[in-house]
Amino acid sequence: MLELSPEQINAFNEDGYFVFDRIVDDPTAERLREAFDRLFRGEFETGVTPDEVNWQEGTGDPTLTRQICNGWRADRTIAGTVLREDFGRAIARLAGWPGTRIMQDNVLWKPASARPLGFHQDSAYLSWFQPSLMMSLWIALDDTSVEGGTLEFARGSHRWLHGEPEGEFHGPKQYKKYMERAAAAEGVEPEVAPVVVAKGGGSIHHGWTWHGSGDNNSIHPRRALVLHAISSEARFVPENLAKGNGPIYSRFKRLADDEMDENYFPILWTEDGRRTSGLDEYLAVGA
Ligand SMILES: O=C(O)CCC(=O)C(=O)O
Repeated sequence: MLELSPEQINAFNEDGYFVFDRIVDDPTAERLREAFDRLFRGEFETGVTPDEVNWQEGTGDPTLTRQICNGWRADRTIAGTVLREDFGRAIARLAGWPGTRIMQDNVLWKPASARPLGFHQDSAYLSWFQPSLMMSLWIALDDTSVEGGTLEFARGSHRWLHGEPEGEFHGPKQYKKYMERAAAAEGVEPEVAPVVVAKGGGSIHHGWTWHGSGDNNSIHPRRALVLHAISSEARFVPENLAKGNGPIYSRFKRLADDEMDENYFPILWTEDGRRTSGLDEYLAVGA
């Protein structure tokens, strides 16, 4: 069970992120790695294609980080982790939300020698729903190192100005460029902190915290599973559906209203004890 300490909550408020030594145990990390193998081979256990498939064996660029979004729809091993109720509760507590739903998961695999992921603020892409704050729980499935291109945060940058989406996510030449520009606009020297943890460790970050990751100069892969969570109360903003990554996820908007349909953005936890109906039955199949 994920329980937050007062020190972790203080660190989050101060720095815009904090690091865990351990979030998942070794057997879970192993099962998740096997699910990563399946997904990037194009084996979708439930028969449903994930919402974004940015890399597949045989066709994907070997110098880029492999990425699939909403692997939870395709593979119940991924779902069993990213839809955890205790994750929803801990995140709601940090964000001050009445409950938490998943917006998206991210299945990330940066192979040896792969190029960087550009620094960005997650919430800059999310004006298509309100409140557009996202909270992200990042789980390392390999031991991480600076040399291996681990995740990096600009400490305290959740308090900087809110930017617009800029630059390339996959493989930019200067991966810190837009974060450094934002720091200069703030008049601060950015303090970049890498997440160096053993397999099963990780971090939680605020949607306005600048983050990205460098080249993988090691001989090992660097895999991570991310839960990107939003408020249980979030609703679509019809005039912004075409902004950020709205064009991909606004397809789930109902014609009749602005509600975020729980079949596509399930609720993990609410303070009045609710989880989306059918979720636990979905997870139980094959468990
Ligand atoms: O793992 C990485 O390098 C990037 C992850 C990321 O952008 C995120 O978790 O929001």
